[in-house]
Amino acid sequence: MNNEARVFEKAPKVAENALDVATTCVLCSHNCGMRVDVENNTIVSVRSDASNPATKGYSCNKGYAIPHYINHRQRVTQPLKRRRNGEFEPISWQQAISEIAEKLNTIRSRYAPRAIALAGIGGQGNHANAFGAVPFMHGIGSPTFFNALAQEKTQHALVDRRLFKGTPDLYMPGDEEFADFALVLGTNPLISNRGINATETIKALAKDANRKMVVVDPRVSETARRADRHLRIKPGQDLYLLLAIGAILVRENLVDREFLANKTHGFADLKVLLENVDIAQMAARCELSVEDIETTAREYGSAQRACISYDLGVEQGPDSTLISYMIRVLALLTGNAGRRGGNPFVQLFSPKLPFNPFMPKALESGIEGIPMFVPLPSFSPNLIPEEIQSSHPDRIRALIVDGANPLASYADTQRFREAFDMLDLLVVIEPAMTETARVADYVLPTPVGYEKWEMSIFPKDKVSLQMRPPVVNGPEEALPEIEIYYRLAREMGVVGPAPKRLASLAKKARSPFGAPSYMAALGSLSALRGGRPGRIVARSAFWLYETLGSTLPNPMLSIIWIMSHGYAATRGDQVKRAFPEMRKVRNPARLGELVFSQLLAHPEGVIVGYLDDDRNFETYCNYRDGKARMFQVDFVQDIKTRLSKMKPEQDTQYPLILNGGMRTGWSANTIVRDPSWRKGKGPHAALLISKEDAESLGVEKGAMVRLSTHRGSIILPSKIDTHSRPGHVHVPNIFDLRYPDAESGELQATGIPINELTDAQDRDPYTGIPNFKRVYCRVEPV
Ligand SMILES: Nc1nc2c(c(=O)[nH]1)N[C@H]1C(S)=C(S)[C@@H](COP(=O)(O)OP(=O)(O)OC[C@H]3O[C@@H](n4cnc5c(=O)[nH]c(N)nc54)[C@H](O)[C@@H]3O)O[C@H]1N2
Ligand SMILES: Nc1nc2c(c(=O)[nH]1)N[C@H]1C(S)=C(S)[C@@H](COP(=O)(O)OP(=O)(O)OC[C@H]3O[C@@H](n4cnc5c(=O)[nH]c(N)nc54)[C@H](O)[C@@H]3O)O[C@H]1N2
Ligand code: SF4
Ligand SMILES: [Mo]
Repeated sequence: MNNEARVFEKAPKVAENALDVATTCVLCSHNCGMRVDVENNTIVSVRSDASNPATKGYSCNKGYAIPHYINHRQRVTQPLKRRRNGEFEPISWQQAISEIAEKLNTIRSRYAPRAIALAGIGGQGNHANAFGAVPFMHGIGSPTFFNALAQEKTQHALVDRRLFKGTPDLYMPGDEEFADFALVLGTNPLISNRGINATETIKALAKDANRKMVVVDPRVSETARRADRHLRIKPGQDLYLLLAIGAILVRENLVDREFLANKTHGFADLKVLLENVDIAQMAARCELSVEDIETTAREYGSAQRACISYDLGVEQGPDSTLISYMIRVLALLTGNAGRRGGNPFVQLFSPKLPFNPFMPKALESGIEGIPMFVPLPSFSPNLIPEEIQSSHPDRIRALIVDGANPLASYADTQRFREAFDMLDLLVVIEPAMTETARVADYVLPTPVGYEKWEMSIFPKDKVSLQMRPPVVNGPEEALPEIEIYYRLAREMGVVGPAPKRLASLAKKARSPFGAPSYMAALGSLSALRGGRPGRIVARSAFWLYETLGSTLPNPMLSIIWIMSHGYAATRGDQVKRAFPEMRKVRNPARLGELVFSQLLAHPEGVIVGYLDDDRNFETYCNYRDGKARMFQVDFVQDIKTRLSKMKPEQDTQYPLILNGGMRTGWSANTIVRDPSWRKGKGPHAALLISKEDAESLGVEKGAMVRLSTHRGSIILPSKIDTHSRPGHVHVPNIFDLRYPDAESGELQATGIPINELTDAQDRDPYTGIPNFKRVYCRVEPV
């Protein structure tokens, strides 16, 4: 137990009292710029930050709850090891690292690297853990990575790969801000803040008589109430609506012939499919009128710039991959793909990532890991239990959880519990003692996203980034994730110490000539030691962290440094659009250093690149001939099969459809544990049921009900909701996080254990993404 390798010992203390410090809200993916005041190492005041160039003073009610995420009664302050009797004992970092490293090495050599899995690296605004986790997984040679994106969004990456040869750094959102017509499909941005400054954007769209918004949602959502037209679709039928719209576009010749001819392949074949779609039959499936669908299709097809916005309502329901495909087909048919005001491509702050042809397969289902955002393909968390319970010798035996709470937020809690029992090792890297941490073998404390250098990286329509320094001091013993992975990799022998020459070159790396020679040496020295490409990747990343990292305000910034250089080298045109004075600069190292120093100089955020709006499609469609591949044989075949089934499936025992996790003003996944952050009239965690259903089932106002699915049954309060569609019930994504009672200290339920009711097998066949929005259920009064 004499592991000595370390880069980060202890962070320099930040001021315990400070005014107006710039930071970010991490409670949802919008990541609003915030300003905070700190007194005695505690955030005492929070307000939105007008100087953040991306969010410009925007925020919502939830942003004020940041302090509840930091200060609560379940912080992990020391490395913990679970004893046989189930209790945790504090141990030293040395002991934790050496015991975990030894166990991982045993599993790696006795079975296979892939028997070591990682789940997490999601989160809404703390993404620096990826900088350690990704090289670590490459280093040990395991592809077994489960990421939160693969429970909602990897279908888009899969479809973009196929249609556009899209690289993993892309996303294709609806551009509501510049659209004349917006089809808002399965999302409620007025509550979820999905998009760009959603409340302002949606309100502006709704107010403008020359622009139109059509909302497709079974519920009369807050956004639907603002719509020019609300298509109150039957849940789970969106694929048929999109097919009907496509059919009308083709039939009425509302397609962009020129775009189709110049930018696409396969229209002729796709046309045959769409011409055969029976519009009346689609309308019947959706329980919408033919007239409403026709008007919508005509408006979409004839608007100057028309977008389709989408989120969980169509991402976590049946046919989520086919729906993603049809959204892109409609955008291509009308020339709105890759275009402002339509569905443009947007991109991460990162070097232009290569098209990665590698898609590893899961052992049991054969479902593929899909590259998206993170330079490691992502498997759906839904596959975890079966990959642990598999009889294959390479099955998962060790799981590292970092930035996720699987026992609350992954489908099928019961199955997860059973699977976790079969693990040889469960390690949880967490600031909080979560449901998952409580069953772990080791819990490793990490600072929250306000106690360490952090970043948020969700792609926007410009490349804006906010590198945030800590604003308060965390627990003495908590270590940033990257340091934990570094120590593990060193202790496991996955990487050795960095060569001395690198350390001396690192001292000059911040100059235009020092940067290229440092990077060249880093690359060649890492390669020289040999091994698999993944091993070389790990070596470069951890040596970078060790050498350049030691010269920076925080070692984690070394990764940002190399990303800045990679970004400037591959996307220099974007940087020059943001900094026109650099137009004539030829040396990419000067641009890279500029990006990096701008990031350090602007803790409130800075725009480091503008996309080429005039050539959006051309920039991101990577096929040699520049044409999208519209016709995808297997998707089309699958659509035909769905169309040939006359009636959607129905479960007579469970006749209602549960939306298992709607966003409300008081939900933030599992990020805030202390329930006292929720204000206003409760109960916040209740089942929403229509008046019609309540009457027919005999559920009285505010009554307790039993909600059952074929996986389980729970009792919870109900609320009669005039906005819900009969047959459709909702629970908010206020999960059952157990929080200690102020007096007794006993853990109390604080929300709804939704995933006791969901089934890990109820998922999309292409991606494994769960159908959280279409859970067959039954409701009874109790
Ligand atoms: N307040 C708050 N904001 C959040 C979060 C949070 O926890 N709280 N979480 C963040 C995260 S992680 C995410 S992924 C986003 C999600 O953001 P959204 O997807 O906008 O949020 P949801 O409430 O899931 O909204 C989905 C909408 O889909 C509708 N819907 C349900 N079933 C169907 C269907 O079959 N078809 C159609 N067309 N619509 C359907 C629902 O009625 C609901 O209005 O929100 C982010 N923002
Ligand atoms: N039934 C149902 N399930 C759902 C959903 C639903 O609508 N219905 N929504 C799904 C969606 S869209 C999402 S995005 C997921 C989110 O679910 P998860 O992927 O589990 O992510 P979070 O809830 O954001 O946070 C997980 C953990 O990260 C920890 N954490 C916070 N900050 C840090 C940090 O700096 N470092 C580390 N290492 N950990 C940190 C928190 O304490 C928390 O325990 O839930 C999904 N699950
Ligand atoms: S929760 Fe609200 S304040 Fe926080 S990032 Fe999201 S929209 Fe902004
Ligand atoms: Mo999400």
